[in-house]
Amino acid sequence: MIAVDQFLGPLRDAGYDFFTGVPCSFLTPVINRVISSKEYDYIAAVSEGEAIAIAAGAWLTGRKTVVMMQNSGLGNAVNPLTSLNYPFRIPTMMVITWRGGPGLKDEPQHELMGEITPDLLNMIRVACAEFPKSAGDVSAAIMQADDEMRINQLPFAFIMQKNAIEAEELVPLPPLLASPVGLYSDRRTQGERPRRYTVLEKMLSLLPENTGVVATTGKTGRELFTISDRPQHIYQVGSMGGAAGMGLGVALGVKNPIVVVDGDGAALMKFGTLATIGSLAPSNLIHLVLDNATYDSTGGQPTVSEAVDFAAAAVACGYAQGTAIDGMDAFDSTFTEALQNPGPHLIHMRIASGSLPYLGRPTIAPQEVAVRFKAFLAEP
Ligand SMILES: Cc1ncc(C[n+]2csc(CCOP(=O)(O)OP(=O)(O)O)c2C)c(N)n1
Repeated sequence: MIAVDQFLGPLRDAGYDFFTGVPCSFLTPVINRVISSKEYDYIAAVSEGEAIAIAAGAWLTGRKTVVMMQNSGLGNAVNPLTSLNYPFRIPTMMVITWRGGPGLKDEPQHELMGEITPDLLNMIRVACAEFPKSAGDVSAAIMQADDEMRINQLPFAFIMQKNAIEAEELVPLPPLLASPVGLYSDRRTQGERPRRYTVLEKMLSLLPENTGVVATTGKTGRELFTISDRPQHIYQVGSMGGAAGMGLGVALGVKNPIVVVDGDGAALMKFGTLATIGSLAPSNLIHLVLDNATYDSTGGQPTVSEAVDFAAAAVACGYAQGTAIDGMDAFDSTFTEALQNPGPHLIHMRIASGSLPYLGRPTIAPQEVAVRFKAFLAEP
């Protein structure tokens, strides 16, 4: 068993100071320590998949990240690990607890995942090692993880067994200040709804040069790429629902305006991210939900968005402003206002379904998109 600072100290010395994840009781000492200390940033994610996306965003701003989770949550993280970290070559350290691990009498729900955890990680190309057993092993273990991540540009996981770390008290934190109630406006006119590409073209004409754009999976990213391909864009080709988490991770690390272009299906898939964004409230984030009421990219099957007021939900979660619109005039004025006023803003724009004919796909490899976007964010 090692003391928590015997792990966290060398980790911090190696540059890892951005933590996110979902708790497991095995991880309590580590999580309590990073929550309580000003030396680390900790974001309480609503799901392990969201945590992976947030960490990816933070990595794009130059942070070294750690995602902590129970192995049950590895299931929730498989999609972004395989369709975001892998194609974009985005590393993160992971600390995954081993419920149902060898020799541990555990609950039935942990049995199968306990049995397959190392194999599953190997299968999804996440290199792993056992969490260091003694203080003397920590530095070498971190160096091994750091080297592998630098060489492969992929995540590296430590698998942690029960009682690996000594207990740590959670130092009581000052109560969170109640966030001011955000502003909700409904500017819908019930006129003809524009197409996605019309909105994207207009959006690009309004953006200051230093704005980063994170586009959701499917035809949104493909249309954005087709209209204009710039270092300011990242097209999240997979990790459905992860654009907002990544946008949050990016927005927290830079002063540039950051726009997340989401779809209704994707936003619903990770609806909890509204709460994570609302609680951290980065003022430079604009979350644009282009709601065509369908999974347009997979053939136009209906989503359940008709009954959902994303703007009201965002305000209820702590966004500074939520606006419902359905026309181009309102888009022009609402988006311009959002760029000029502190956010986070959610703009819920109801649009027509359908996309550009002869739609291309990004011809630039995801890895190059990530390198290019990271370099853009690093510009002074
Ligand atoms: C986890 C996951 N589930 C399903 C898919 C397949 N898929 C790709 S795009 C898409 C539709 C996305 O819908 P929405 O966010 O509403 O955007 P739209 O296509 O309407 O622009 C789906 C279901 C996927 N890529 N990943």
